[in-house]
Amino acid sequence: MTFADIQGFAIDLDGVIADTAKFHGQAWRQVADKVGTEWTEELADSLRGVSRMDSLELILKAGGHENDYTQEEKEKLAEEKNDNYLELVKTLTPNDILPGMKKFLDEAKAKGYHLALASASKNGPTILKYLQLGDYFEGRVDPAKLKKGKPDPEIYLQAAEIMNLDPVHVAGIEDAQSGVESINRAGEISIGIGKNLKDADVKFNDTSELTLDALAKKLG
Ligand code: B16
Ligand code: MG
Repeated sequence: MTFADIQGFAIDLDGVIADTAKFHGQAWRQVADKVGTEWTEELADSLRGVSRMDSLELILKAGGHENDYTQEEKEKLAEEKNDNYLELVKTLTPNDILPGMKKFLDEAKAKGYHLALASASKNGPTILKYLQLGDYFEGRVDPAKLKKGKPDPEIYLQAAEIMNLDPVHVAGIEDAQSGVESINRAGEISIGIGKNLKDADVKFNDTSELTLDALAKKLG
């Protein structure tokens, strides 16, 4: 695969467009404290890109509490987390778009690349509104309609469909290992942002390094 193959970008939200991972972390930590699971950096990291209910299961399991709650109680815990999260993200403004991402989106749009949002977050539209990026994408995968979350390829395959592109012409941008796996299994080019993304086709340390030129240099 080369840079010339790319006709569209499927872009993750949390951790790529804005650093909302810290707010997800803060909100989940309150739940972890409540159920008695020790909060560690590894646990926080493992929740990146993972759906709300799957994240709750991981937190319960990490503390050995996977059989301690009924489905109804779990839904209540997840709802509490989401209320905490929505309170925290109220502070977001366009200044919270991660370094270089606005420029990247503008450049990609100006050069005629297709753009779709491939976020597992049901709060995607709310976050984009706070960041004033609501109109940037030609479409977004609705995570509520997915049968399986990341690392299943479904979300990135649907993003390609939204852009009307064959997956081989799509590059996915991700900050999470589960997301990189999802892109790879969809047969797309994976661009990893940050640490611990060994399976990404192309890696950048942070979003400030991501430009079309830098991508062309790395992919050839
Ligand atoms: P919500 P992404 C993911 O978004 C987050 O990384 C993950 O931490 C979160 O649990 C998931 O969305 C679901 O979010 O509870 O808001 O529906 O990275 O795929 O943009
Ligand atoms: Mg992410």
